[in-house]
Amino acid sequence: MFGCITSNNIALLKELLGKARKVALAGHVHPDGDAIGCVTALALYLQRELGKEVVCMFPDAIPDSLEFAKNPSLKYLWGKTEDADLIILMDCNAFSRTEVLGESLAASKAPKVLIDHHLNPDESSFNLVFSTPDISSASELTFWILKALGWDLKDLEIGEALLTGMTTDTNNFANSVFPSTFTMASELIAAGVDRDVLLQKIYFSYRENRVRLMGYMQNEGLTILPGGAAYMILTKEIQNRFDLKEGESEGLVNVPLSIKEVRLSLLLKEYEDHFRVSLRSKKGTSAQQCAVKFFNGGGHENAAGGRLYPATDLGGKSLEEYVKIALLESL
Ligand SMILES: [Mn+2]
Repeated sequence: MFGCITSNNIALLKELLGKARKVALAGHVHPDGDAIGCVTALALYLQRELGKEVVCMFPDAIPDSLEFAKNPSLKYLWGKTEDADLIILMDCNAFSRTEVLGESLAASKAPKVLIDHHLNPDESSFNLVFSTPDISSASELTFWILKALGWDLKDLEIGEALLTGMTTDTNNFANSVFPSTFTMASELIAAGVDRDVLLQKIYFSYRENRVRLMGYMQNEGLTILPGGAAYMILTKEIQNRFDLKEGESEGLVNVPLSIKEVRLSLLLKEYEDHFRVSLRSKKGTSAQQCAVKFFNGGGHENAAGGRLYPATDLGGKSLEEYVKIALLESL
């Protein structure tokens, strides 16, 4: 199906799994629906169908809005690692993306497998790499790997986790959707996964404050630049005013793209010593290049992210001056 899912790679994966008693699965910092979805799905499969001991590891906690995507039969660790005989890194292209976990994972003697859909995978750090950017999500890639391993789709909790990851990474079939993505969704729904219930959990379970914040930012907090760029700055003051929790500004960066002229949208979210940067673009404009060039980041062509440290990154400009130049040069 995908170039990376060859019979050789599947045979090697089976061999590595066969030798392992305990498997550690790890996802990226600020885990999103795709990271938690693919790790959860693969861990359930390894535990239930192959009888492995599994542990799921993330550098930091998931937001409350994604709590539903965890599975109670799995062990999750936040910000720490545990020894294992096999390490599987998912939904990120290098161990550095697991921040505090990165060093100890990279230094482990256990064989390492990568399952990811970002550009430029750090192939040299892994014994086996499943990686392609031509897919919706790491959860979709995991779906096709599980099928190649012989999964029968009967365990609906595995299916739910996979559909959660694909749905959130495509923003509910709005971006990065391929023919294979619909096939995956179709097969999972046919197998009995309830998509309506899932959408309820993902998109219709927020707190009131989030809706009010979205309204405020669109009304007061949105700047549109001539030429087709837009930005919003979510300061600490605004976050406090709306009692914003981690994860509750999810999706906000997409909103300005609904304006016909806007091709590039940026959201800055203020933290202690830096801003977290989210970038989205329409086809033909590269969010990824903007993230790499101006915001110490990367990602996908039309959905990317990074960080901005005002103390060192602005080169004497004000925050807004820097943002405007970065956006206008990226159009
Ligand atoms: Mn992803």
